[in-house]
Amino acid sequence: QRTEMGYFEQRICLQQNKMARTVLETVQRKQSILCVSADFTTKDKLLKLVDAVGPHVCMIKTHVDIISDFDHDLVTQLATLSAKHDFVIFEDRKFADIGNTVSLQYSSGVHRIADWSHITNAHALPGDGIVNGLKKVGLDKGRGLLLLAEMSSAGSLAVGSYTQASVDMARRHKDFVIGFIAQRKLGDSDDDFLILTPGVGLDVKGDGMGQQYRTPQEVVDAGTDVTIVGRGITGSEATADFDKAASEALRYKQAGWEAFASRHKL
Ligand code: 5IU
Repeated sequence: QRTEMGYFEQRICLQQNKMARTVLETVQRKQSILCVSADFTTKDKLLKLVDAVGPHVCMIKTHVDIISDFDHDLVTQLATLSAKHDFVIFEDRKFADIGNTVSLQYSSGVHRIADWSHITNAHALPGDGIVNGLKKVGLDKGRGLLLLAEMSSAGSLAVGSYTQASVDMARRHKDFVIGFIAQRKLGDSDDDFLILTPGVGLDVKGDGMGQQYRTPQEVVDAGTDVTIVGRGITGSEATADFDKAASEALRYKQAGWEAFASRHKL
């Protein structure tokens, strides 16, 4: 008699890309759909923040180009924390150029993102060449790519036929594209793309600069797999409080997991 496959086993089976499987396995192991957006601008504070929230997350999202004292020791230490706490590293680079240029931006420069970031993302705007350029660098390193199908900010132009074209593009590159940054589930169950959603907050609705927040419950109800939370957890860097960040991370982890487990009957 065949035993019925569980929710995660089923989804893991559908993934062509190894990093997509790693994300799902990490979510399952840690019972966390929380990605903390660690948008601090100094190495010391960033690493302290990541170490504090690490136990509660499946993923850490970075913007390495905002770090004033970036060096390669930082990414070495990030990798150590990723192993210590069991999370995936996502550099939110938002590539947007032609294939040849993005392959250089991904592999080279000061940051050499492909060498240390498990996942990165790109706009679909330039067409398939952007995916091919990034794939040329990232596929052999076991990396995965997310396409920006929608954005959380007010007045975003990534809607309608643009969003649909992003989904079609992802379908043509299932070896490398693992899913989307989006505000709701995209694609059908055969695709089984991962959906990562920024613009998540429990206490406020916006930031006065166009950001729009929904609760973990709301975005899980819309079909997300991973909630991306920045300032709701980190607070402001000027008054950084790492104990507070850890307790907020736990609060968001629990809110997200409760909604996710209930939606998917886990
Ligand atoms: N981010 C968004 N919205 C988007 C995309 C990325 O907020 O549509 I694509 C990033 C920006 C920031 C983080 O790094 O996610 C959200 O941070 P806050 O939770 O602090 O707003």
